[in-house]
Amino acid sequence: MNKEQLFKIAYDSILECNEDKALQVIRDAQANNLNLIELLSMGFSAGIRELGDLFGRGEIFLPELIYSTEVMKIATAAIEANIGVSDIPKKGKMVIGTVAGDVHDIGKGIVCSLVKSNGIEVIDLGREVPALTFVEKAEEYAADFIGSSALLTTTMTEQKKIEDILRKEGLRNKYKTLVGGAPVTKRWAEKIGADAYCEDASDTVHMILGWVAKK
Ligand code: B12
Repeated sequence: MNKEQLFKIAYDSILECNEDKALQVIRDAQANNLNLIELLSMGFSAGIRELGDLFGRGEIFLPELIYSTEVMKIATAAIEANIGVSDIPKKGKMVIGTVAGDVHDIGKGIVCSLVKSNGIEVIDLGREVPALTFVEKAEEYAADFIGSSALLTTTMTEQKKIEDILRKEGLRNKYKTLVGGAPVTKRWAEKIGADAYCEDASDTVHMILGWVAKK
């Protein structure tokens, strides 16, 4: 099977909400020496984005979205388990979470997987994380980077709260902050004073590795 066929099967497994198909295509991709991160972004993620568009147009309903989200999470976990992230020497530490009031954590999960697989230790705070917790955990774990994910226009403002707390506590220059999520933009990052906006997981890795190289 070629790459494009495998991407298509992964994409279909999300649209069809088919866990067995998702896990089988991961095994097939391994057998074909396909980069699993590529399968995640070109296959599975493309499927979840298409579902989002269908949901936005009212062509599918919330329960279907929830079931497919579960398949997406199972696929992400299976890929992470297969890329052997624990063996890689660590170059820095990042705390990351989805902001308060927001349960969307698929994209954050993908960012975590790819960042980990590039030698950065990741402390995943989960979802619906209060702004203060990002800062407290960064202090507790002596992190270098703070990443926040927001998928709703109503929760993006939580990312500004993180910046405000850092400034108020005199900690702003201690960390590099990254913001992401579908409604987030470079302009928003500049407006709130975050160090970087990253469009996707590989953009995030390039940004962080760039900072690590300059250290
Ligand atoms: C899956 C999904 C859900 C799932 C979430 C399950 C989960 N565990 O994540 C469920 C069904 C639970 C859900 C619920 C809701 N959802 Co929803 N959901 C989506 C959907 C379809 C896909 C999101 C996704 O996973 N995308 C795939 C990932 C891979 O992409 P991503 O998240 O953008 O992440 C990438 C980048 O953004 C970046 N990134 C992400 N995070 C970070 C963090 C950092 C630090 C960095 C650097 C980069 C980065 O890298 C990622 C990987 O490449 C989107 C549609 C869309 N177009 O986004 C709607 C969407 C976000 N949801 C929406 C809505 C309205 C809701 C609900 C309010 C629906 C309702 N009526 O109840 C609730 C909200 C509940 C809440 N309080 O949070 C709207 C938001 C509208 C808006 N403008 O605010 C959207 C846009 C759908 C729509 N078209 O209307 N949702």
